[in-house]
Amino acid sequence: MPNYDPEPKMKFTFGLWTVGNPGADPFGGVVRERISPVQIANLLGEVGAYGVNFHDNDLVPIDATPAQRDQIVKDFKKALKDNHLVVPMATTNLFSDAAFKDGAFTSNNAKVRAYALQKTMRAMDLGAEFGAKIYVFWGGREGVESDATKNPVEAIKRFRAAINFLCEYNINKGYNYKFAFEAKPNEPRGHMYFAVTGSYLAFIPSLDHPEMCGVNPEVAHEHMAGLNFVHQVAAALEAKKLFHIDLNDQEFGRFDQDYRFGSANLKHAFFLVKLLEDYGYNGSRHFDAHAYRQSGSEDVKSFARGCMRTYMILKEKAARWNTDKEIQALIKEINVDDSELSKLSKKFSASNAKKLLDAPLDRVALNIGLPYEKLDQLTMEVIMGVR
Ligand code: GLT
Ligand code: MN
Ligand code: MN
Repeated sequence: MPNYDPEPKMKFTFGLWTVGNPGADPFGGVVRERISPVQIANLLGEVGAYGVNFHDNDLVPIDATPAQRDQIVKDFKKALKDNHLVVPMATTNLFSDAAFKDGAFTSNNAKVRAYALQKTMRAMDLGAEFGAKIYVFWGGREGVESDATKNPVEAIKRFRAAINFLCEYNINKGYNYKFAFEAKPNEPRGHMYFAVTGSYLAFIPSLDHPEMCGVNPEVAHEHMAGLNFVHQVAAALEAKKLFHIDLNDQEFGRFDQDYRFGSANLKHAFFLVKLLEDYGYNGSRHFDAHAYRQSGSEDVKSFARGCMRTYMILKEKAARWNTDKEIQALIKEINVDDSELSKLSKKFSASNAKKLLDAPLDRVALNIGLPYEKLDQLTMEVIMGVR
């Protein structure tokens, strides 16, 4: 029996805001004692994580003096070293402060947009001090409750201008960040711009430095929109734009839950892990989730361990699926090849088109029964642990 312990090569990471979440929700306040970044690093070291990510203000309070900042940075660097943790990703909090209540890069107010740029440049400086190479953009307040309040076309233009500016800053400073955009359909705004990962995949080619930019899809965010997350990730992978991923779980059609990875939709989690492993995804596997509000500090560790353990178990199940003789025989059976026809349809030519137009394709004979119930049941049996 494998032990399913987290392995460094899996690059399992957590945000300071995840295991540090004190359990507040819109209807009730904090239920767990707030723990410092150093305490969080100790916790992550104890559970065997590979790294930790942060927003500028998860680490350095927004009103800290320069001397306080330097002390915090020094203490945190030591805690990282003590716990063998790295910082692969950093990001900016452009959503908590009241200044951002109507957006940051897309705000109607040029002064707010300038402040958002200033805050992001400083946060990029901070992340670079810790060696972060991925920079996430989650537009928490970029959106509206009413379209009377903001022009949605202008919003896209403002967002593009901000990213183009920051790409140049990245080059100018030699930071070598890759930018990763994270979509969400709603919460905290009634309607958020760039609602799904596909929105960003369409937006990236319009930037001055598209090669610098990719996506950071989150399970819960696509499930909130009722979408198949695996397909969103596949689109990002195929476009070579999967720079980072936020793993968690979420019941469809509910508020943003950020549950422990694999705890709500195990079948989707299985196909997600299989996709990432089959295609050799090599970035961080970041758990952007938090423990149940009822959890105490020991249970928060169970939460963190559970995220990683579930991933390791599903990875093993995916390998089992790939080598299961009966499953692979079915995969072979359902993928019908015809070398002659494949050659014709591979590349257009007038002669290939003519041959295809003349091909004796019998639509009635093409209606063959497919063993998909059997294949899915075998898959479920792998997941349920009886194969
Ligand atoms: C916030 C949000 C997450 C984002 C984080 C990055 S912050 O917790 O819910 O999905 O990934 O800004
Ligand atoms: Mn996220
Ligand atoms: Mn979320």
